[in-house]
Amino acid sequence: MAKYYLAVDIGASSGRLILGHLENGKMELEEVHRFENGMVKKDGELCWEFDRLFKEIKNGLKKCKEIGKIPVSMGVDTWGVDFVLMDKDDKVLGNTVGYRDHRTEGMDEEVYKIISLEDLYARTGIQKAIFNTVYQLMAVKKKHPEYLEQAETMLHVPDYFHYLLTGQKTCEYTEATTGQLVSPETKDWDYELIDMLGYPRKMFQKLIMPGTSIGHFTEEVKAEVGFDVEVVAPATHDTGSAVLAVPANDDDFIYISSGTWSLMGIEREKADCSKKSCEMNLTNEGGYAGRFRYLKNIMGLWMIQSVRHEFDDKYGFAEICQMAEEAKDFPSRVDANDECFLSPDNMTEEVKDYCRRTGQKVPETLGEIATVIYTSLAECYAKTARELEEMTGRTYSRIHVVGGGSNAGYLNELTAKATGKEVHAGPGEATAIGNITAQMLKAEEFKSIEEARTTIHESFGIKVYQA
Ligand code: LFR
Repeated sequence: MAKYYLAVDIGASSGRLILGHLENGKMELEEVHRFENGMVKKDGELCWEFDRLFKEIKNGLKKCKEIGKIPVSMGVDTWGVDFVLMDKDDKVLGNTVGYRDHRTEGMDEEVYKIISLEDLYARTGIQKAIFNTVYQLMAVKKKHPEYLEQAETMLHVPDYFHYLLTGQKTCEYTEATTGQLVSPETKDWDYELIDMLGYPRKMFQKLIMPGTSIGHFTEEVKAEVGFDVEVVAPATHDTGSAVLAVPANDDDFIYISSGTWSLMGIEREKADCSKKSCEMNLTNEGGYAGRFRYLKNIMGLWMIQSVRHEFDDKYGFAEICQMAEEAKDFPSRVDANDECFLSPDNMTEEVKDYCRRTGQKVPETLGEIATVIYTSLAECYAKTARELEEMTGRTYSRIHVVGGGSNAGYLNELTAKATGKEVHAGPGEATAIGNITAQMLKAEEFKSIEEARTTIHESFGIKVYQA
């Protein structure tokens, strides 16, 4: 009887429950449930629908029961930085606001009144992104000080789902690092920083490392889904899980975890919190087994997802890729990392405006807009590769693209051309695979990360694009 492990992998645009097991030395996946995700407006704020998402998780669990595949363990991963605050009765305080909401505008300046950008970076190694937890908590402090007064617990999104499943309040390390309140030296909360900022210490739970057992289902969940299972923390930050699933064991490559965001970087044993690294806005996120992901956030396929939506979801991603290729000679480019693309009212208009503002030809058709986005992303990748090479004093010969975006063939071609490096695309479900891998490592189905990565390489097809 196969031993199944269940990944609940929720990204900003969709969530899925995926079962994984080993068969004849290969990892096999089975998607049991998939659902939509996205931020919705509530009281003028962009919010996540956690109640609905939790229902979807339970729907997926019920499907596991229906097909008779009860996993050995399960774990949740999601995007970073977002959180809920809970009061003494474990009631969520306020709206479940998401990171693209505008509440953080100006909150960087509020934080810098207390600690400078450079010092914040030196202490945490985390790049400036206006949506980091550190700025979001400042928005709460300024706009709803009563929530901070009442807050007993802060849980990041995966921690919150683990709590709903088990009743246990934990904070998983990789996710916590994205918030910019954790020290890469101690790998624990930077309580001095937390005190300086006036955030209540007591709401920060003890950090746990990926691979830690969290507990079993509550009686309520057990009764509803019809079984019980051990919940084990993976690298709950989706990027942490995705990078664990990069199918290579040497160090001659740069990865891109490609989804709503493109996270481009390398793995390292130590964080680089230098001034130069700060200026380049490279980050040191905490990873599996104490490693660091030294990377840059690039706006990524969010831009394409938004445009697709604005064209009434009429075309699939493959079709959009095709249209972009047909319009490949369109000359305009945008800075894919410009903040104007983070949360515009309308992405299509924002791209057009950017071209207009910078005196370039304005794209009109979907194909033209998509080609501007894809070529601009590829150029941004090339620039980031050069920065990583400058910071590490070495070169890298290939790029591993993992995650859903690895299916964007045209973008892979452009990336190979722009960077001059071979692009290895796949696996597309890297995040779920990484989540499952952490559980399998805990269960000793794999003896080491190297063994796991070899298996992943052998199990999933990889497509190579020559430079
Ligand atoms: C990717 C990701 C990135 C993080 C962004 C916002 O899904 O987790 O790593 O910077 O979402 O949380």
